[in-house]
Amino acid sequence: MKSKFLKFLAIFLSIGVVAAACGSDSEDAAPATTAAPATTAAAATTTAQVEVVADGSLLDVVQARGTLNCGVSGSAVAFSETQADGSVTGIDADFCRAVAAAVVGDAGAVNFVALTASERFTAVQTGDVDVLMRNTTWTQSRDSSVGMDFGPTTYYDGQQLMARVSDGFSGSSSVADIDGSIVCTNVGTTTEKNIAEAALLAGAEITLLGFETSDEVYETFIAGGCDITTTDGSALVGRKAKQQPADQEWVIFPATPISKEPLGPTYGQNDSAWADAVNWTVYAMIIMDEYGVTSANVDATCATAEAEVARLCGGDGELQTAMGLSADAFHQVIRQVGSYGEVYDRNLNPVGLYREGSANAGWLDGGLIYSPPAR
Ligand SMILES: N[C@@H](CCC(=O)N[C@@H](CS)C(=O)NCC(=O)O)C(=O)O
Repeated sequence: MKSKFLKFLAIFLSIGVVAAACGSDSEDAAPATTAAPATTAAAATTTAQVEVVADGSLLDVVQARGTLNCGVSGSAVAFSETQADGSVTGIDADFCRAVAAAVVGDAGAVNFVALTASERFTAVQTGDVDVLMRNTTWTQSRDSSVGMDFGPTTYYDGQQLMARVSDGFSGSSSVADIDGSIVCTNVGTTTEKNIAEAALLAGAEITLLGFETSDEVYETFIAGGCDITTTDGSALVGRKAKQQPADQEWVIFPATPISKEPLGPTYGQNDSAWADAVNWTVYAMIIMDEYGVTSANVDATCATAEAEVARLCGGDGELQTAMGLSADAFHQVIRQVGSYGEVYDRNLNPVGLYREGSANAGWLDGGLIYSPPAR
């Protein structure tokens, strides 16, 4: 215990940690005390079966409400951005719509709740949101002590840094090169922990400024209040595309990210029926993408589909009804929102993020996007 404490103290002494406009890091919040939903054995048919949709699942609650409360960032470029008219765009927003299409049959039935990083897990624990689609990294602590469960990774990310070329940084700069720098990031994130650890390991002394929102981070960075900004690489790419002033040139480094940041849906732990509904919405989007099924051709495809595609369409051998969804739940997801590739390309290509050659390519193309079989 003592040596752990000393090590922790050493990190704080060697790195000036200054929290500006911080909220609490809700990763330290106590886990929600959610009772595991009761599972009862269904009347025996030929083989013993477990009742798939247990009483007390959030699935029933969302269906009765008719609207999905979906936690997003609201200011994460290309992931979830609240527009002037109140609508929310981005790949995370589309995953909210996809779950709404699957669960209540209407992609428009989403109440978007904008949350800062430090607010997000409490919002799940208090029931303010049913699911987070908020560039949230799957980590061991969040999956255990924080009381969350995680769905399939929808975007494989990694943390990088961004600095001004005029300060001597380039694409081949490393963490060791940031010695003496002021580094800005968001509180309540994996980001602040990763950079503190990486700087310590690289022997770089930094002053870490933590902000509640990303807008504050970039305002400060642009004004010269910090030398470096650091977060998920996708966010740096998005902010550079949108906000780099004409008189500044920003560069992202190192080429190999300093961390793994698998981003995906996050919800309260121990609710299997709800987890299945969210997870299989994403899986259906991935599988349909593998077969080249899109919102444009799904109706025609489903009319004549066989085997796995037919099952996902709601035809022969479909498995959605037993999950507490309508048979055509995933047909609606593809028709109203699109396949994985469609939502990726639509939202992320415009800021310069492409699947090809990245971890977010399908497994058949050398990437990590992969789904278990729908059977
Ligand atoms: N993936 C990391 C970082 C997530 C995060 O909050 N990132 C910031 C920077 S991209 C953000 O989303 N800001 C948007 C906002 O201010 O709403 C995590 O799960 O902790």
